[in-house]
Amino acid sequence: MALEVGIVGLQSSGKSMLFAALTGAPGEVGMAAIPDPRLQQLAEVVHARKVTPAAVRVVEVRGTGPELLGKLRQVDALLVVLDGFSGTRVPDDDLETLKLELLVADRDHVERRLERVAKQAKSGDAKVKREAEDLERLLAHLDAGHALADWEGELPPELEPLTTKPLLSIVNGPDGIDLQLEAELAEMPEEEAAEFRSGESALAAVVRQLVETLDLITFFTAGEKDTRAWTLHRGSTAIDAAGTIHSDIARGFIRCEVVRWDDLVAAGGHAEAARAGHQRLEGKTYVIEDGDVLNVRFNV
Ligand SMILES: Nc1nc2c(ncn2[C@@H]2O[C@H](COP(=O)(O)OP(=O)(O)OP(=O)(O)O)[C@@H](O)[C@H]2O)c(=O)[nH]1
Ligand SMILES: [Mg+2]
Repeated sequence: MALEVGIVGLQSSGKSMLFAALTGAPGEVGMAAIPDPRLQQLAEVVHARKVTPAAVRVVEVRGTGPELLGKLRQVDALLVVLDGFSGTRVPDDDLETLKLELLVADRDHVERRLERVAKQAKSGDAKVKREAEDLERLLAHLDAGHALADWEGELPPELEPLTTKPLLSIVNGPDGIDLQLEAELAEMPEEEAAEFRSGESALAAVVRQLVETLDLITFFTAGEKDTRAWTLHRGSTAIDAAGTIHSDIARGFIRCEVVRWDDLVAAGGHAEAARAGHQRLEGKTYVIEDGDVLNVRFNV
């Protein structure tokens, strides 16, 4: 499952602009590439015919009511867009308003869950009764003005709160990121777009920040047919990496060859890196490091 990020913001703050800037196309659900300069270098040394960056799934919701925000309960992080271009808004105030909307949506979510569970609890099931009691206390905690994130103890596992998710905000405008410009650049060929930019795109920095916030690492597969970047949660193992590539590869996993991306680039190819002693053979439990290039040996 690809990582998912939800775009939220007040009306006309530039959510659709951000979506288009990230995904290169209009829409409400799409994929955004995670820029990584290492990928191109790897692709060059192995003469890759295709280069595929890692990607995150992006979802935009139009509006801030509990129902719409509820669509974001399964995303991994929230990206807030704030109007800094029209001159009619105060971005910091809008951020507070939006956080309040998220709190309201979570209160609503807890209340609905409580209603459902309270009904079930009448049957006398001890586990359900306990959840109903927990939810009642949680609702009282929220109504006393406390945040869900400050709840001491474990949250009922069935809850999918918004306010506990990592949240990054973007000011859309001259003091932040000019999303209108970024959206236009995203539709141009890369070389043309680069001429308009000084250095890395501001959006690339946002995506990288997102990756850091979620504590993800990147590993690579570097083949002539396709050279790709993939993300994993830090601490994941070789078998997790194999499963990210394909479930069949995880199932038939034998061993994997591992070489550091910069060793591979410096050596000038897989065979050269192996000859120079930079390649290791690892098993299923090997913990993947950021920048590892993997070649999984498997049988089907
Ligand atoms: N000048 C300028 N206008 C912008 C910028 N970003 C968005 N706009 C304009 O603001 C309006 C709203 O932008 P959208 O991206 O559609 O905003 P949204 O948050 O998706 O709006 P809703 O989905 O309707 O809530 C559009 O008319 C955009 O052209 C910007 O960076 N600069
Ligand atoms: Mg929109």
